[in-house]
Amino acid sequence: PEMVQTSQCHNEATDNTQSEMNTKSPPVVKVPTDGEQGQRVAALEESFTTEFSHPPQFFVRAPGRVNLIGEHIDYCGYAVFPMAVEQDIIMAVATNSSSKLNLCNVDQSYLSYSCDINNFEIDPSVAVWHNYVLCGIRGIREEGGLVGPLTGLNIAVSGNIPPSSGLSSSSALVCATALAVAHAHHLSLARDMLAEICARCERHVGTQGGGMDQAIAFLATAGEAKMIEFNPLKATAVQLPAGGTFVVANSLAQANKAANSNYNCRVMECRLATKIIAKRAGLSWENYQRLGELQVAVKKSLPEMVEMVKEILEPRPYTKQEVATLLDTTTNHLDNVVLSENTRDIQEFYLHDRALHVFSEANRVWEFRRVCEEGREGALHKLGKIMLASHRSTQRMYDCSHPKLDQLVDLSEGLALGGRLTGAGWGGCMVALVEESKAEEYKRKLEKEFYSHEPAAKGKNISTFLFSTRPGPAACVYIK
Ligand code: ADP
Ligand code: NG1
Ligand code: MG
Repeated sequence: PEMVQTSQCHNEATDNTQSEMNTKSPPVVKVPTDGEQGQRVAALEESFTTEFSHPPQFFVRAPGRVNLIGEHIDYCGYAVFPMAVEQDIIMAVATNSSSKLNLCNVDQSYLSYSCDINNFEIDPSVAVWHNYVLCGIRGIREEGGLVGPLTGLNIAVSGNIPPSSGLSSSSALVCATALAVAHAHHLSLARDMLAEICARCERHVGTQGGGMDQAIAFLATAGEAKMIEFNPLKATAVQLPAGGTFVVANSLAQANKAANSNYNCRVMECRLATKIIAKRAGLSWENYQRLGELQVAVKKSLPEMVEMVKEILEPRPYTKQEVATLLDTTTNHLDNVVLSENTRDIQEFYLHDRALHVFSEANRVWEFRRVCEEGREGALHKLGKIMLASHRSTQRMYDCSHPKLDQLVDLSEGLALGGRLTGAGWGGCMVALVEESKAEEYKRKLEKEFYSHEPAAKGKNISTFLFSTRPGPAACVYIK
């Protein structure tokens, strides 16, 4: 059993090259002119020129991601295992001399927006797309090391990451914006710094995220899945065993994380569980926010933390009053100091199940990495089993699945080695590990047994919601 923050089996030479790369700024590369990406850039350039009556000066792109294992644990301080996908957000950008942000989207269902780039509010009570762009601007304005105000920017956006589907379209939008603002101001910010700035600034939309999405957007490398550790941020490339492929299947149930308090409720349940266990362990509960910090303080392994949860917490909901009593405090104090704004109305918290999920999931991430690195016979089957166990834990203990996701996971049993929800859940995508030789047959099965019954899939190109993925590259600037 691992202790938290113990990285095992690492190769120092590779680690050094990786961390050196992470202190460099994102690459500036020649804009693609061929293939699908070339066509998207050309169409975006045309939209930009029509909208603003001049061509863009440069483009940026930031990828979405699929998380292979480690769900809802980044905000508890635990390592996760994502890879960037090829789908991305591309922005066409030019400066303007009016100190304004002028924003438009090739998809006109995302309404155009304008404001003073140095003076705006982000209202977390409304779920609007321009909030993510404002987050990226605010992140660089506050933490980018700029002297003086920002220059005005004209921006046109083109995205092909299915939105609200757990593939992190939101962070791709935030990261692309931050990179655009940094490049427009000739700031050469390191990738790891950009990742941390973006993790913090996306929280202005109201969700208390952990930083996985922004980290992989900047630290990804093509062909590699990465274990991402936090505090300090570290990305380690892990070779996946040969013969397997990851298939993403969208349940077509959308879940907009900024539009309700589901996500923050889970963050708060983990925080309250941390505090109650800390108090029982004789620690000052006020000083502990995350289950990962608690583990370091009590010096126990992850399986021992699972036992500790079972001893201290009960598998039933706790009322807010009960939590306050257990912490020798008042519900007012919880509201004012511990809970986030949109979770103060919640009256019941499931502490036992949430903490059990977190510690067991954190352990599965290390197990997944160990199986990859050992590369023994049957590795792919083991990885599939770990992924399925992860899904059952998010479904039963974390209560963040959706009947359509459960249906996809159940349909996968047999042909795939294991499937699980990816991202925050409550809808969105499943990722399944499949033997390469069975991938086509597996996709045909899902097409026949799932998508042919889904009204939302009728008449649509199936490859937009059922596709094999390869680990894609990180965010970059495109120039002519
Ligand atoms: P996820 O990150 O899992 O895709 P979120 O709920 O966190 O889901 O973020 C989804 C939101 O991101 C959308 O509601 C929208 O505001 C924004 N978004 C995603 N894709 C685009 C796009 N192509 N153009 C504009 N906004 C987008
Ligand atoms: P999605 O579903 O892509 O918005 C969210 C969080 C992650 C992580 C996962 C669950 C943000 C920006 N993203 O991802 O940090 O907690 O849920 O593992 O908050
Ligand atoms: Mg998101």
